[in-house]
Amino acid sequence: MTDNVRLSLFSRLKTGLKKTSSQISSLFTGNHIDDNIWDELHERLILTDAGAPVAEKLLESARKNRAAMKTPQNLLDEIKKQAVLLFPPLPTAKHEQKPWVILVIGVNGSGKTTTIAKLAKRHKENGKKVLLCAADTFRAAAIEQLKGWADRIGIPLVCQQEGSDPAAVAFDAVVSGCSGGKDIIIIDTAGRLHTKHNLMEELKKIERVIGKANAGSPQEVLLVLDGTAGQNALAQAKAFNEAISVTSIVITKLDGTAKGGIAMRIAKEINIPVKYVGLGEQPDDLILFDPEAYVEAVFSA
Ligand SMILES: Nc1nc2c(ncn2[C@@H]2O[C@H](COP(=O)(O)OP(=O)(O)OP(=O)(O)O)[C@@H](O)[C@H]2O)c(=O)[nH]1
Ligand SMILES: [Mg+2]
Repeated sequence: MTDNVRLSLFSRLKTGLKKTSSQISSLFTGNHIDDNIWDELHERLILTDAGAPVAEKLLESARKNRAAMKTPQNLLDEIKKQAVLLFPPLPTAKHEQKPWVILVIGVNGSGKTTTIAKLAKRHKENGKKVLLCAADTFRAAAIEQLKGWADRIGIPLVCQQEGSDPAAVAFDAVVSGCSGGKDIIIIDTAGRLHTKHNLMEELKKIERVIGKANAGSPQEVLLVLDGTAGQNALAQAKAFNEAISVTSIVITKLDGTAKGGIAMRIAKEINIPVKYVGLGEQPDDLILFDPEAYVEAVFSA
């Protein structure tokens, strides 16, 4: 990805979160820090989907340094500094194990399949041998969608017909990826089954079976959350993480109507690193999550 593309994606993040950032930054325009600013900021942070615990944490930390702050701009800078600190550091994934198996999970419509296409393209461009796996066998259209992306990007795909056992498809993909010398195997899963219980049990089974195909896999369990889902996204993250240990998160659709604070809420309440942000429907529309750039987009209009 060139610097220009990266810049234009960052400006898309800023544009996506413009409403949020103007609501927040308009509070910090005067010359004095007036007493109302604290309550007002608390409220506005909650409106971003950041949630009360985040609002309280940021305000509490800023209050501790109150004496050093002369202007609203100083306060805003302090809040931004504290917001960056909410994020756990990303493990430095160098994909040192081969194959590196990424199991992608999330509710239906959150953007799993699209994110997989974006990741596949990125890894391919970095010279990796990538294999995709259509373990969402619940709908024929899901297999077709992933096949369409695989063809478009020029990456092989392991799939079976609709209704086949997702764990068996995943097993095949991992075995074939191991023998074919693949660097990265990305597995798509269903976001909807007859019940939530079925879905979670199926994901656990897929995870177990992948481990049988190759000890130590999956190396990564990537949860895809729709950034426009507000606090539902947090509830989803908790539910998935209880069933299967999530290693990292992608927040999609931050180019649209999302208010954006959800990333802070996830960092504060479940402490799983946000790794990527989705900013559109095309294969290049994905950036690595950068806490500083994100905080800039949320707080500075
Ligand atoms: N604007 C925008 N749209 C996105 C983004 N990511 C995905 N979408 C769109 O969201 C819709 C759902 O995406 P999918 O990738 O099919 O979602 P999924 O999680 O695979 O859904 P299921 O297969 O039904 O479980 C599609 O119309 C995508 O184009 C994003 O970052 N921004
Ligand atoms: Mg899908």
